[in-house]
Amino acid sequence: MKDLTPTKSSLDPIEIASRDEIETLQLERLKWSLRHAYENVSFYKTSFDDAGVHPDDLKSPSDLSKFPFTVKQDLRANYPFGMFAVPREQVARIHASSGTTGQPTVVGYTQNDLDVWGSVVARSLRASGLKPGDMLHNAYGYGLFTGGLGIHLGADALGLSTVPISGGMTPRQVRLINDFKPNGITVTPSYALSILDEFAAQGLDPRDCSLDVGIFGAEPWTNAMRHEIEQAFDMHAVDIYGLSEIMGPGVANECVETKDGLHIWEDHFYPEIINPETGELVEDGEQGELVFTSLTKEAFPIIRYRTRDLTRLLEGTARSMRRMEKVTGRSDDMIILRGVNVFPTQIEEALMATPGLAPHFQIELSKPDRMDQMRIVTEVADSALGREARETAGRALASAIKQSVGISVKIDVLNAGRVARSEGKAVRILDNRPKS
Ligand code: DLL
Repeated sequence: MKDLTPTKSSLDPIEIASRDEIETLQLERLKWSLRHAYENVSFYKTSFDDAGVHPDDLKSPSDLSKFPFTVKQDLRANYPFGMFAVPREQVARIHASSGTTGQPTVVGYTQNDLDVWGSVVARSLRASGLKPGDMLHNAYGYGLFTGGLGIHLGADALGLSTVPISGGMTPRQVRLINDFKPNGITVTPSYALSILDEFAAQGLDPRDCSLDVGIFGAEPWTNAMRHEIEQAFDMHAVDIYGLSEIMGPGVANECVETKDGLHIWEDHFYPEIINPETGELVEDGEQGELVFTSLTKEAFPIIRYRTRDLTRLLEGTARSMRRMEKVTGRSDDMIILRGVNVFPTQIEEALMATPGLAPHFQIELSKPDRMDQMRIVTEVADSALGREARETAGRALASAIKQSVGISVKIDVLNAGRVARSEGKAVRILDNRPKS
């Protein structure tokens, strides 16, 4: 793999500023953001008043913990534009997350917000090893989802040649990668696996393609998956994180030279970690739920938003800004099976360590005889594998899960290509348990 480390002179000065400088900027911006939200969004006026706090009460960043949380339900209750802090005419872009149930969540951006978004995504793409003049194959979906258009903004800001292919039509993805010869690809890790299959279907070796780096996010993925993708494509695989409510992609990104967690662009997004049960702050280094406050957003300021994503904060390495560890999963995706907490990423790790199986899986939950049961549906790496070899691989996976997670699961090893493929975010859990 090529050394893609960006030159120091190409970084934004704030990325490598002193902690003092970063914290001074954060304090000034936090004061502005709290006041902006309080004065322009009736939801925040009411929620601060009800909690007995005022923007003037923030004297240092740690005072932020006195302010109330914002949750997804608050955004739904103010559907569609009730959380906007500027007149609708000043909103240059609207995005929405579909959500699986209920109202979509709607977010808005002023032109200035779009410029900031472009700058943090450009920073993310640069941290991933891309530089002006490189070509980017952008296979995140374009539309209301922030992935496609968000990455596109940053690619323009960095000066890349962008191929806005969006998701889907997998044979064409492979064809254009081979014909155009991009340096980088932006795509969900699960869709990258579908693209990988298509290389094989076309009789092509992905290691021969032009890609130097893949920038993967929008869903949890493990270091084991990183290794698999890096080997398969002979390219770097780095992690990009974000969510619509805070901005979209580009809230945090790994640096290609360290790949040790994602640097949070703390000059625009202020992170906290809380105990999800009590709402209390936990120390840096401790696992909990990530909470974000926007520092510069005009159209859609957001204060102490509970992301539901579980991770921990670590000090900076390649940049001065703090890192978040790879997300373990969302608290909503945590399965409690006979008293044991299970995340799909744990299943992914066990699967990747089991020879003979492909990296595709779904988790089916059922409840026969009033006992929760988990079945992992996966497939063979090679259809030529006989019945006995499949059974051995299935047993090996069951025993790896028993050892690492502590639960007994049933395994179905299907023929190659039989597990549902994703063109965006993978659906990992099929919950067939009766609704109580
Ligand atoms: O998924 C934004 C995005 C697009 C990020 C492209 C990265 C690349 P939403 O659709 O609002 O926005 O979903 C946000 O996806 O709260 C996490 O649960 C999950 N997520 C996003 N990035 C990662 C990641 C986009 N790198 C939700 N690792 C978030 C784990 C991620 N989970």
